[in-house]
Amino acid sequence: MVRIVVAPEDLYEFPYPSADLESKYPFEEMVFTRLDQRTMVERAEEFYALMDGRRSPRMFSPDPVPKRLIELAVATASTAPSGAHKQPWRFVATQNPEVKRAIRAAAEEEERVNYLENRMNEEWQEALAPLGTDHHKEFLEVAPWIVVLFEERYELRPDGQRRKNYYVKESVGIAAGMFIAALHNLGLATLTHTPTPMNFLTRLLGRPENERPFVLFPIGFPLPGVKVPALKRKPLDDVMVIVGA
Ligand code: IYR
Repeated sequence: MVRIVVAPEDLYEFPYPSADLESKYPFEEMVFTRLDQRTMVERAEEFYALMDGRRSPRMFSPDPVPKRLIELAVATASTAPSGAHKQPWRFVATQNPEVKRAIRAAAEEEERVNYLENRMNEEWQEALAPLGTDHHKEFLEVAPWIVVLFEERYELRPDGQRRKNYYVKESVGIAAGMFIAALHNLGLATLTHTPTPMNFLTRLLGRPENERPFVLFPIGFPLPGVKVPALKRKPLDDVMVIVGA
């Protein structure tokens, strides 16, 4: 592996943090282990293969899942970078049958309007046709866990004061991706579900006014033998462009 040996001040005219900044806020040396090139490629290929095997089932097994696994996946997701390090997310988890039943009933009610009363326009319904989704959401009751990821539109301090959060959608989107990867890595399946509109989740889960539902994750094991659409992922050339030499 190539290492360019050069003093930081020869590379950076404005080193970070500046002496002034470091006198005002705490800093620490970044912990980082450089791997040899072969290990890097090996790990990259292994991780790609792992993630490429991830699928979104629409039928889950009722088999229970220990709370600790959900906690670990949330802790992992919460390592996501966020605007001004505000971590503007809240993962609301339930395995309570009554709560799950209420979520299913409300989600199906909204989806009934989407699918059967054409709240989703024709183009949208056409795009969904190969997935064959409909207003039935039985998995919301069968999966052992439901985790709803809420975005914190602003911070609500205990004394009632409000503070702005920044890049909330971007931050929560990144955390959602890391949550999905963490679940897959530890051996659980999930489905990104966005019952629309989903304000009912704020009410059913008793969340405060500063939180807005972002995405809902039923979590568990796939029902044995479950089928998923035989979809192909775009080849690298269709999703990546290298500009310049
Ligand atoms: N929210 C609806 C519709 C739906 C929309 C998209 I885009 C999907 O990829 C899947 C479903 C539902 O959950 O059925």
